[in-house]
Amino acid sequence: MTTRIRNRALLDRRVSAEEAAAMIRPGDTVGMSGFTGAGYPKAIPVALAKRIMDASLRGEKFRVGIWTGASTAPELDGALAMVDGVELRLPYQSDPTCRKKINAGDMEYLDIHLSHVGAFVRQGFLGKLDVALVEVTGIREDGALIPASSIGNNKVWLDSAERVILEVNSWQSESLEGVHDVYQGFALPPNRKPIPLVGPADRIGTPYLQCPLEKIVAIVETNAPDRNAPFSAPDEASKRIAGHILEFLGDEVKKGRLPKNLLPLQSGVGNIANAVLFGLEDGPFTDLTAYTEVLQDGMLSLIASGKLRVASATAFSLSPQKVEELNSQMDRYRDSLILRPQEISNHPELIRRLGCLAMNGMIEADIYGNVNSTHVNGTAIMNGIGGSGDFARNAYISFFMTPSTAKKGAVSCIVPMVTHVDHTEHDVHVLVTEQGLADLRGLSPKQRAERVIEKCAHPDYRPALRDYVRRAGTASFGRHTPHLLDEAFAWHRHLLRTGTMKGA
Ligand code: 0RQ
Repeated sequence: MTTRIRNRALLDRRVSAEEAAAMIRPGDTVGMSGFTGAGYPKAIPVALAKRIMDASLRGEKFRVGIWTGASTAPELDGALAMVDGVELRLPYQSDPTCRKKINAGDMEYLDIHLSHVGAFVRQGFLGKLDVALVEVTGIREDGALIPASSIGNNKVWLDSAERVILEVNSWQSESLEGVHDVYQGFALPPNRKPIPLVGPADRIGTPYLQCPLEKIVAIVETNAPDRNAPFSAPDEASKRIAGHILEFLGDEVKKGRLPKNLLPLQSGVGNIANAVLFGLEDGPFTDLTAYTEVLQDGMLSLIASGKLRVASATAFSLSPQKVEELNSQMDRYRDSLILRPQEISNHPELIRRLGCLAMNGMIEADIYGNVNSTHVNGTAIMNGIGGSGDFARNAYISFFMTPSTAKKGAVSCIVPMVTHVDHTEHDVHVLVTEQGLADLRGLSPKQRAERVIEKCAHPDYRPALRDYVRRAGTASFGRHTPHLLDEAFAWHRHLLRTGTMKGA
């Protein structure tokens, strides 16, 4: 293997994954790279999990704190959760084993806004970071680090950790060099300065991550792919949701409330988000831009077809076919792609300044427009809030999307009261299901309830929702946002008892 480590002084720090894992001590907090299955370390977490398992067989307690950019992959979250090796995990995760451990009460999980993580670490709110474990594409002669397929919180980890371990992954395409833009001007209050970014295409930093060479204690060379989930074609409900959004955007343009090329798009994770992007492919909009966290297949297709001029994100989240296309045709894409630290991709000030159109998934919404993105029945975590809060609160228009029912119709995703609130009624402008789109801007709570029920709820659940609102509205007081407190969670209670919300 030809080495990607071009700095000669660092060559003798090459070790095996097992030797590097041995440098991580029980109780350490480790800041790992990785965002939506891209650019996470692939060898050392597995070796660490083995070490933890061996310790546990000897009856020794060995757990670490794991901080990342966002979700990673089975080789990281899965492997460490499986051996009960994680004391506390933050922020967004989507690993099934991790989820199980968190919901069983065996692992602490801190679900914070993605834009807050870096700030909290720099401000010292989360305590000491012992180790940064970061995957990179290569190391230049001058020691600068060429980032991989995500940046996430890597700059924060490298700036803040006591010791640094790198994985240099030769699977990552060398053509990624130059795609990144790492802003160097972070400061703590009261010394913060305005961030000089006024458009999604602006470059305000350098293409490399920097780290004092003396902090690098180990380097492991790997050649392993990112977890790239194959992309499934949009289903009927997703296509209908996409259709409602595209029609709405067209109307907003006609009314002069959006420019012809829209405003920078933010698109969340999952099939619905991808369906909207594919819908844009056939739509009338051109010269589009994206200012988002993750770059999915749909975004690359829009760039290829000339509809999307530039996409700024912090990570790729692509199918294996699209990764191959990207890496083999980087010259075609290079000028249209920028990967930034998540402190910038998710920065509230920038999102508000650019006027993003934020489109995110949800678990349930209530009749007044409050949104639950994270907790099934208010208690069991699904993934986490991720960046949805950064975007929803600050967007020009904030959309939340879901099929109107889940679990083959047994669950209504429009309920009297959400069992957990991630996005309050104040941050939710438009709700969309396959049934229709509810534009909630300018509506009072009672008006919102009517629109949400008539436009978004599944017809099977509309009569019960209308009945709830009617009876709540007859109370002698509290008619601003009418609720029946004895019944607000009756649908969820019925679901827990019987497996369906029907007949609640
Ligand atoms: O569970 O797979 O076991 O059947 O939730 O639901 O419909 O596949 O939708 O994959 O788009 O995820 C909110 C979780 C939606 C996601 C959420 C069950 C359903 C299924 C998934 P099964 P779908 P999606 C940028 C933005 C927060 C973070 C975010 C999310 C599973 O969009 O994590 O937006 N968002 N980040 O059956 C019980 C309900 C349900 C329900 C769905 N009402 N009750 N179960 N499900 N509705 C990216 C980052 O921040 C990194």
